[in-house]
Amino acid sequence: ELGDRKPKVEKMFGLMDEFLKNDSISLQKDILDHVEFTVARSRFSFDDFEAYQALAHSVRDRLIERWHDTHQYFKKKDPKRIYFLSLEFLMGRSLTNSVTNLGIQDQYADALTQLGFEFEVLAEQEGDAALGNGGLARFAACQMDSLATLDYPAWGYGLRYQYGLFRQIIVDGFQHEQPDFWLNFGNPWEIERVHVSYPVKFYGTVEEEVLNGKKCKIWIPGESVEAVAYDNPIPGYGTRNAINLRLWAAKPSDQYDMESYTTGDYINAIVNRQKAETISNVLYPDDRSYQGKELRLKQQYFFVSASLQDIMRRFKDLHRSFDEFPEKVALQINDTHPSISIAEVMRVLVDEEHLDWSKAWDIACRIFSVTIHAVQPEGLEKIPVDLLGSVLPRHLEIIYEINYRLMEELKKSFGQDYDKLSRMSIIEEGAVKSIRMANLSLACCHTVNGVSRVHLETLKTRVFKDFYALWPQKFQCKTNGVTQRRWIVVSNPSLCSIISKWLGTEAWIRNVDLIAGLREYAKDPDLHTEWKNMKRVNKMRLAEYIETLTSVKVSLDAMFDVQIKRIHEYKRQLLNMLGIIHRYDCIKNMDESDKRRVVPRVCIIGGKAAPGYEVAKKIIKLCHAVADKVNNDPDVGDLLKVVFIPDYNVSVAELVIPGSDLSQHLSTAGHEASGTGCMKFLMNGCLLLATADGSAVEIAEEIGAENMFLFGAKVDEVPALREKGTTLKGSLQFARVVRMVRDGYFGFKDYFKSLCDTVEDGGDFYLLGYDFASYLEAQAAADRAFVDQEKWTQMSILSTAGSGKFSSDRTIEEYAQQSWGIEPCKCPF
Ligand code: 9GP
Repeated sequence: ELGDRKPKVEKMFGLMDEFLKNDSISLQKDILDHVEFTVARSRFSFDDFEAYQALAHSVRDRLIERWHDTHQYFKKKDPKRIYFLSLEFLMGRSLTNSVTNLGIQDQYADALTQLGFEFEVLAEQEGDAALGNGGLARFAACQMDSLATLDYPAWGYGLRYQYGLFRQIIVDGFQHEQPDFWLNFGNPWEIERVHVSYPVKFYGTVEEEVLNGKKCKIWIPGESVEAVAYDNPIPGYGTRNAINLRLWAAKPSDQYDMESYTTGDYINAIVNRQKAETISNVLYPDDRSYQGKELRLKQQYFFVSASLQDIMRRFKDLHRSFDEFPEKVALQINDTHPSISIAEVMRVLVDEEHLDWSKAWDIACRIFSVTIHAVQPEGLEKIPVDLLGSVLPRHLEIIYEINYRLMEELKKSFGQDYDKLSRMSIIEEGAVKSIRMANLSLACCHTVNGVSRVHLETLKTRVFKDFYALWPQKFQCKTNGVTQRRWIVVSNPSLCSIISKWLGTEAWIRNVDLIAGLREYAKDPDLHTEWKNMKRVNKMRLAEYIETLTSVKVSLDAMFDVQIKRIHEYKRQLLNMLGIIHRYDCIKNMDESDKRRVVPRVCIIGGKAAPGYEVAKKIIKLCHAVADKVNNDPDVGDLLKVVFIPDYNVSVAELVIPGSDLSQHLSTAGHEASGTGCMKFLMNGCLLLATADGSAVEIAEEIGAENMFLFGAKVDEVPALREKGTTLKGSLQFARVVRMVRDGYFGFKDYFKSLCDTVEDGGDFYLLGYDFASYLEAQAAADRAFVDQEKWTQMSILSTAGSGKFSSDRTIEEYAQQSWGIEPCKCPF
């Protein structure tokens, strides 16, 4: 097979004839080599950060080794691959996760001890890769871990933002945003592939030409930017497979330069070079509403175009005819953000590969599937026609053609029902004529996935009702999941050991259904003792962290009650705050004997508010204002503490979740598509206080509603409650706590006025007033349960035992079988 290259290749194999060694001595040597030759420090003098860098590079070598082998193997086997397109990936830290998945954590820990370092201390040196906003992005990261672990031939594609999600700084209780230049000190987890780059075009005009007697359209672009690949190996657990997450960075293209230089304007030519890089500069710090943003559209097309060029190049290396494309390629659109890929595939197939329209459309319809992560139609992206026409003129034409054909097809089913046709149209008429990216996806994708059962129902009955009536077979439920590798094995090693010990196997780390075996021991006193110790040690770690960050000392005997997620009105952190105020008010009005019966609480809140989201920022301020008052009130002492954890991110979650007793998931029913935070808490044996929304409904089915604290209006009650509008009165207790805020009991009276208005005076869209009474009841039930520690521990064990369904491994299996039609391809080495 090798022909003339045979002797050379054999020699190279001879020189590199074995895998990297993983014994402690070899690892020590590797780390020191990297200190000297990669970090360029003396091996006799380097600090923790430099040691971390060297360690990371040594791990990276091992990742690259597997990643190469995996790709060679995929190339040889040429299986159908899944390409996962997502504008956001929230990877967090990589070190511990990588060594865990590579199965060499103990060896590294030992090697570092020999060198006088501690693995855990070095791991703390790593910053978070925060290339995403929230749920959707972290879920994408979990999916990558599961794809690698389950040996699926998968690629992730996204954008390598220079600035990840902003850092949240709190000054006097107010959120401020600072840029997260996460690449400042280099990123050992990526591999820059300067030779893997593609031109991505924008603007220009569309012209007609005649080719072989047939009229064709050609796009004459006005600007070209180079997309350069940065590869991030993703190792599977318990397998040699390591898949690739390829992120694109924008660089100026030579072609672009030449045009500018010929005008003789040297300075402008340089400035324009810089401009090209802005495409991959910044992550949009909001998870909704991008109307009218040119840069946002350019980001979407940039990563989609580069990814598709890459995918098609790989396909064409081995195949001649696009007839085989659907047998080899599945494309997953993660939310509507990459939907422009549908128009791009059509453009390439029709304009460049010269397939006729219906053949190209047939191929597109067989390769694409989409997952919607939003609940509200407002969360679905729309792009003004003028903007799209200017940035991507040929794509706009293609979308019009797709829409024309869609409308013709719909007329066959619905006749002249113009209301329906206009609802289903990809083009939205109105003051700003726009392209509905979700409708474009629906028209093409063979599968439209919801992320929980409740969510799918909402998509079917409300958001995409008309499409569901037409194509019911397209709609599927793929309840989200999270990876137990990150959320138990890495972040809660003591729990991991307990589970493995009681199950007598570590097999649950790959096959999490086995975790249900813990149910058998839910009442075992020995397990209770180990479980409680584990929780206490985790709480101790969290308490130290809280004290370092906020100077608030908390009691380990208190219930650690946590709500960490993006700050949003529908997630109702305000309900939590009003509940805390009520608790405070009660304590203030108690005599000493009543106080003795109070279950002490540490209320922990964390999350970022989008920079332009005023209401969310006010909620953060309220949290600090209440904390100031409560934490310094001698009448309260340890009975209640309020803590806001700044700059919430993935690694903070890894610390907070294992140390929590109770976690809150308070979305107004029907507003949280799924929620994945609740799954991480569940795995860690933390009890949930939640509305019957998103995945909480399915969690209740798995662990039994009696093992969690459910409250509030149900999904199907919410619309009628909203109808009642102004006549809907909250309880007296609710009126009282809102009044306290209004009257300036916590200061900042004027500032909080508009926040109070959102839940009173006929407002209260998210039904805080209506749900308040049942929220307090659920909180009281949690207090009662906590008093009986044996009962609480049993509920905690049953939570972990019932968490198996919420592994992303299950989710990925469902996608693989029901949407993508792919098979595992396990590297045999
Ligand atoms: O808000 C949803 C959240 O409910 C879901 O769990 C997550 C993953 O599917 O996606 C979130 N949506 C976004 O992050 C942006 O729409």
